[in-house]
Amino acid sequence: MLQMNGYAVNAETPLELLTDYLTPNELFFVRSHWIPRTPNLSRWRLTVDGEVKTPVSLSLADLRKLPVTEVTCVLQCAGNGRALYTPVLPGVQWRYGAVGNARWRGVRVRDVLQLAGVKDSAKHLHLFGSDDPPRKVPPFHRSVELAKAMDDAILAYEMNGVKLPAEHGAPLRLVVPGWAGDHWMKWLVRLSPQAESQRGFYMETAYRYPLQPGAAGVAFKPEEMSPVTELFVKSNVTTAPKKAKAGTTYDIRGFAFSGAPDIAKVEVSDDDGATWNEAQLDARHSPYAWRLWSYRWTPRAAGTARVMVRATDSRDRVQPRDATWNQSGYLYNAWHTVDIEVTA
Ligand SMILES: Nc1nc2c(c(=O)[nH]1)N[C@H]1C(S)=C(S)[C@@H](COP(=O)(O)O)O[C@H]1N2
Ligand SMILES: [Mo]
Repeated sequence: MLQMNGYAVNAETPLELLTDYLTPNELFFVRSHWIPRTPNLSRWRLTVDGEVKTPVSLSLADLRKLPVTEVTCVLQCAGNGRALYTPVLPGVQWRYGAVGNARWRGVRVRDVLQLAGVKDSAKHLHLFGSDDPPRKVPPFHRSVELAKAMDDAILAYEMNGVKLPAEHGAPLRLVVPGWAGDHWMKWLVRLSPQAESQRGFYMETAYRYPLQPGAAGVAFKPEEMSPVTELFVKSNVTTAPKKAKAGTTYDIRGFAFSGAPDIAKVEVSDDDGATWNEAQLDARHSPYAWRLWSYRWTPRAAGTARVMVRATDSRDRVQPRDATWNQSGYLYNAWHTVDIEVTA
């Protein structure tokens, strides 16, 4: 893992290791704002309160009695790729690896909220984890639109077939398919449906993205931005030769994903985007999971070949050549390019 800083643990996966359909838990990136508190499992409870008919307090055993559900989907930090923006931006300097694809198992948010009976007045689901910020800094308190949470969000207690690891939010975290990682609250202890969205730094200042593109380096005003929700269509190259011989064929591989349920195609260009050739998509897919792809590439002539990749999702959104600069460095999804030295 590539550790990003020493305060809490922030570590990304080296891109060349992101070759599995399911990212192994030991390789899965970690992004924690504050120091997690390891909960005492015998005393741990999930409280559901707020705009509900009957507040409830549930143990893990209670949750395990509810119908089990499973989703395989991508978790990507909104700031993945921040380091690739110019002008440079403050914040964790994520490059490519604050992303992974995992199988999440648990219970539907909908089923849990039904136990408490959500009132019609509720529009936002306030989320609280047990991690504690140091003095005087804002806690990582968030909310997610209730409609999305009721539609397909789950409370996961397992990740890739094993108990949810501590650094990924044990014993329980939120999984919000297709939406950026800031919604995926770890170390959950409380869910609270409310009429208004949550306030505070992590709602009003952080995790906002421009409504319209602007000039690189010019900060957007709060009213020109809205909360980050769905991921943008994106693909990366994980595997490519560093050196190649003209006329010889090589395998280039990678992954592609989007905030739309599926990837329609992945294309590769080695002439600066003038012409594109379709890559082969791996058979494995699931709504909001990533799609592995591979491409048989044959360099024509000696020199530096610049290979670039772009994905198109099931809603016809095409990955752009450039990403929209924004002062927080969110949702970077420009074409990924790799340079390969070709000899005759
Ligand atoms: N309680 C809590 N939940 C959290 C965070 C946090 O700091 N505290 N970070 C969020 C962010 S910004 C991301 S990208 C994901 C990262 O999840 P991971 O560490 O399992 O990869 O968790 C989210 N959930
Ligand atoms: Mo994040």
